[in-house]
Amino acid sequence: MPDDLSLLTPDLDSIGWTPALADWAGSAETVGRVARTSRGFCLVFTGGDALLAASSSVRSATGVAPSTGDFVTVVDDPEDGPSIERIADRSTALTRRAPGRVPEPQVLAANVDDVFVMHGLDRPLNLRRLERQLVIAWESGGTPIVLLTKADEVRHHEEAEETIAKIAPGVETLAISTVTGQNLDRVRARFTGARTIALIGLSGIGKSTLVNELSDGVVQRTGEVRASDRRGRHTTVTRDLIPLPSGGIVIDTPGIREVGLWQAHTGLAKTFPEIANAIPNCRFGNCEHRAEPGCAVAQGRMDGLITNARQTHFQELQSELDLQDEQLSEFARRAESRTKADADRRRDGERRRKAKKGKGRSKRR
Ligand SMILES: Nc1nc2c(ncn2[C@@H]2O[C@H](COP(=O)(O)OP(=O)(O)OP(=O)(O)O)[C@@H](O)[C@H]2O)c(=O)[nH]1
Ligand SMILES: [Mg+2]
Ligand SMILES: [Zn+2]
Repeated sequence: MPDDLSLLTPDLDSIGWTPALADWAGSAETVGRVARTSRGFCLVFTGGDALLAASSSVRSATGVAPSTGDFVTVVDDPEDGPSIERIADRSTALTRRAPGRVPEPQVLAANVDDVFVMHGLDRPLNLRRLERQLVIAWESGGTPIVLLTKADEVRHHEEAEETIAKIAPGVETLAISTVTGQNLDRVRARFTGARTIALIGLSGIGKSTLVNELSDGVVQRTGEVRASDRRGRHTTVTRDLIPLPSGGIVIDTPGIREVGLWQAHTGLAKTFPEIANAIPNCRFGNCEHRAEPGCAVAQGRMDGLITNARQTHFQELQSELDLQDEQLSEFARRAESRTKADADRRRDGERRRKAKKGKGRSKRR
């Protein structure tokens, strides 16, 4: 496989194009799937040669920026060159809160079926980060699978697996190694047809190494981790969609440390099912699940189904999401009153101008 995404020419079927998408695209001349996004441009697999298309016009027209994994139509302007015209509704989207103060979403990968939440066994397990990763993975609408990488570097990984089983109920967890080949057959087995799987996790844990292993060649650059603290060097800097020769599609992403949640109440409930399922059975609608009579969560704690730590984490993340909801409605309210104030000002200005004109006329007379 060539080492440059832009040299790949996968056919449309193999990158997930469907008859339904063909209907949606109608008579569009060029269609395809976004393979990479960077600085106002998208690399698009079109069935023939990959092409570079500007993404700014669709962004300004719809407010939606194309993301890796999106199905799109492309127009070619004789003067300005190709640009993204339309983006198909996403069946799923792996989304986090964009870093920074302004609350806005950042789509990491569109139209994904599974999300591999990856952790390197060569470093300590950060359960809080893993919980957040699981929340955004569930919220995407795809299915999370936890991959513990570099199993060859540790003698025992059973402990990590047991810990993860507790915080990721119902989520398949696999310890893998690209050095010994451990469990790679099971990873490969998930890539069938045009199934799309996104990889997320810290820098240096082996995402791109896995991609190269799956694609039987070097498509992605990989980088050594710093020996002192196992920190990765942020080798991958773009979100890349790579069709695998044996079927299936993988989306490699840059390592992320900050996993901000974006409107992820569903993902939260799926990550903490034992708590989310209990809450509707509390006697009071505004139950805070401390010592209220008839609290189903307290009952769950007593029955050993819910741990204090899990409840605390759940409630912290829920407060974070509630706060975000409030912030967003506040933003919307302010934007609305700004629009109204603008309209009022325009109307007043108009009135004043008319009045002035009227006066001028009377003077002249
Ligand atoms: N021992 C061992 N090392 C591995 C394994 N997988 C990856 N590595 C090494 O881990 C280092 C980082 O791998 P990358 O694939 O670049 O990591 P990444 O997750 O893509 O990192 P970013 O692109 O920075 O986010 C490289 O030196 C790899 O050789 C593994 O299964 N076992
Ligand atoms: Mg990488
Ligand atoms: Zn309760």
